[in-house]
Amino acid sequence: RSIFFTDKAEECESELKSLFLNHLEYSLIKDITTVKPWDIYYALALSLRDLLIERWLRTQYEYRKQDVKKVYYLSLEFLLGRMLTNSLINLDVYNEVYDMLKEMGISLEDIIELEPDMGLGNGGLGRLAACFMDSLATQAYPAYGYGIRYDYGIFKQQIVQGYQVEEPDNWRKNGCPWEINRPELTYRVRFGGKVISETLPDGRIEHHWIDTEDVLAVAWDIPVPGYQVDNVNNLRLWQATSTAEFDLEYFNNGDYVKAVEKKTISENISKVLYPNDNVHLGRMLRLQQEYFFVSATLQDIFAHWKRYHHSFNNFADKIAIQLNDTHPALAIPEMLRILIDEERMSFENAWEITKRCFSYTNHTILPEALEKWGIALFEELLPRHLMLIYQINNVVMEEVMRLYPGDLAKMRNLSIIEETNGKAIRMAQLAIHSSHTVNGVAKLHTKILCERIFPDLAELYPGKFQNKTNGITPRLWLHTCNPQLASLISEYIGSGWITNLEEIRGIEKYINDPDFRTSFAEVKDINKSHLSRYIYRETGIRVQVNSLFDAQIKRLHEYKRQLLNVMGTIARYFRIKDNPNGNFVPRTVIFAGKAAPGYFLAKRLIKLINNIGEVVNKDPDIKDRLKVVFLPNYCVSLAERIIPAADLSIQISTAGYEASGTGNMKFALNGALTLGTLDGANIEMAEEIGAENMFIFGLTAEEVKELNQSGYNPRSYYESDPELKRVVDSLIDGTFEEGEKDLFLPIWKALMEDGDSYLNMADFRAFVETSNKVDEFYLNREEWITKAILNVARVGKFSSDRAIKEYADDIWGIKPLPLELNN
Ligand code: DL6
Repeated sequence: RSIFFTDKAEECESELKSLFLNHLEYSLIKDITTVKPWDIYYALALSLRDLLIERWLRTQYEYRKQDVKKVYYLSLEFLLGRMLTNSLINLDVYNEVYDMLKEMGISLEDIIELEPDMGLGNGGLGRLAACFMDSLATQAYPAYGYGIRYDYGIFKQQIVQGYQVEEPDNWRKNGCPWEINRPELTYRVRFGGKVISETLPDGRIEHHWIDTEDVLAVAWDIPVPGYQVDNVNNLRLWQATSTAEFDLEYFNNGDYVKAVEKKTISENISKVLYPNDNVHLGRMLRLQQEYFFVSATLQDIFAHWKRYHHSFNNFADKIAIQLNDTHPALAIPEMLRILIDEERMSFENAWEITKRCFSYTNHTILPEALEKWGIALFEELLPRHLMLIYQINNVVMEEVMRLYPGDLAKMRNLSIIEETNGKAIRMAQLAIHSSHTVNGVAKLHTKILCERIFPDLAELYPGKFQNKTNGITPRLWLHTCNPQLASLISEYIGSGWITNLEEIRGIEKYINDPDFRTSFAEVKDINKSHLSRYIYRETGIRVQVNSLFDAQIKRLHEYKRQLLNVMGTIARYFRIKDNPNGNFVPRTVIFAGKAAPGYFLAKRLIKLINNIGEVVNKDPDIKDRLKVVFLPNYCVSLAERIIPAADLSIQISTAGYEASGTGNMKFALNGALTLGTLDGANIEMAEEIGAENMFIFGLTAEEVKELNQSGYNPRSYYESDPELKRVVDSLIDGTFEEGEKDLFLPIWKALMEDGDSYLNMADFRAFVETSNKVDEFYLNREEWITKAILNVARVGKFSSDRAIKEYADDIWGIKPLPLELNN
């Protein structure tokens, strides 16, 4: 018997199988006696990549040939997760590969588990970008994603004695089969130096940016296949490399380390993703990252343009650039710099083109997340861009003075330059003045942007602000992550929902069909039993499949109020403890999420959750009526496990603070009911699903505002609510400290002494009461199933396909260009 894979490949009818066997031998250099599971994964991925490449080349060719308008989606984060299943499904070869591996005695599920997540993002913003890439390709829109190829993505979280410990995420230490290196696409990105201005004989002034320190940006491409279309779009990620391998002078003097130091400093730019969600730290390296990536991207866009066009006349008719938050907003002065300094265009013309190309999405109202760059730091790194920003600001301020003569408050609010607390550049103001459209990501969020955060800008530019409620891709968040529910749905209504999620409403017809209902409930139970096995494997905690699984899985942040959930859980614990023989609906409280490494309170809260788990899970009085689980290392692939198994989705941010949320949509699509506040997209979910099919509680955004204005006093709640008092006291009375005195004092202080900024105390009573109401409903299994089906049936609006179509129609003005490979 031959030990060579290729001997078999010759006989194979299937193109995929023959590619696979060839890759095992020639790319992985393995024979039957040496092959390992990782080789199987890698060879499979390379084979799928081969299938993608032909489509990818054809797609790029058609986009070029037809000279269609394209969108460039610029994002510092793309939280892609795993790529293998996505390619199997979008290429429609899942079953073929499943059978092929089965024949070889290999389980495809096991192979899928080997793939590390591509964690090039923090949370919602990065995952949205990934969903958008999927929807753009699936709907055949001519689109390009651009970002950074970080060596280290979001850190891996370990829980050691209840504490979060961060470990570097060396996600491609064993190689990444999806990326294609493009050394021929390398651009020089300049930093620092100075600007000298020269007056030309005709009176024009030219600016020369000189003495710069340069870094090279090298392209790596990831093919992004659409679902059941031949279009394969491109995600281009930039890696920083040095312009010089060695500094020869140091090298010759024998100082080898110094000789490579410069190289290392340059390469640091794409080394690591900043692990902060919704927080701006203002670090030099981050500014370098932002400029590095937009400069390379714009150089690429211009190089491409100039290859096929002779003027910039219709540039803005063909190119739309979307800024995913302000992180890529330096693309604005960079475009001006290229047009003015390199293409010799006047500022006025360049400014008109720029404003017609750009649009900006805001993803947060949190003041600590709004980007500002101190002038000194900015000038040191980007002196020419600072001049251009001042020039934009002058134009804008002239218009403001014309419209509002003498109104200093307006000038202050509308200026790109902040003058209080030291001069700084306000990136949101820069992005808004320079974009033709600005959007928020849910109706409430957009309203708050217009009315509270940027009212003067909204007034200055009527019609510029739009809402584009977020969405999620049904390919990943139902079809892939919950295959049994997906096939059940397809069995009843066909598979049109996968690309037109509104069709999922069709299952409502079967709401009283006993077979459908039974199967629907069975799928949930199966998913719960899978998750309970995983929980046991990861944490050693045994949970009951018949308990109500609730899940709050997201970044740890005070405004997301994991603390409120913790407080409610403690209250539940005491209720059971006080009445050990009472009848309680068994509950499994699941948390997962990463805290930014420097976020003290969030990290302490993780410790608190784990300590509560230690106490509650071992308390003989509690038995199986309450289990508290913290699942480590929350990431896309972990979400894919938890979401299909949840009964209840916890979405309890302080109203007004969560821009949209997208986890809320994922849970509902998988048949979990929401326990949530009227915040972000929860509000629109209630409009679609019916508030009676969710558990809505707590202060509204208006009430939050009024309470804050009238003087919020958290202590008054403490004093008037004995149950709340007992919960808060338990943070410092030794109940959960496990001998480490004052361990949770900082959390107690945040509630009792530091003003409870996110109103946990004010919403506690409503949260507890509503959570108890959930139990009552859960007891009525039939009613619960009805509500769960309605949740799935009515979330069609929250597809990223719908969101992308709205962006395409209302903002970018691009049209689909479906590719047909057989032509
Ligand atoms: O729009 C995507 C996502 C929203 O769903 C979340 O509500 C929001 O918190 C998140 N925002 C950020 C902001 N980061 N910055 N800057 O991640 O965006």
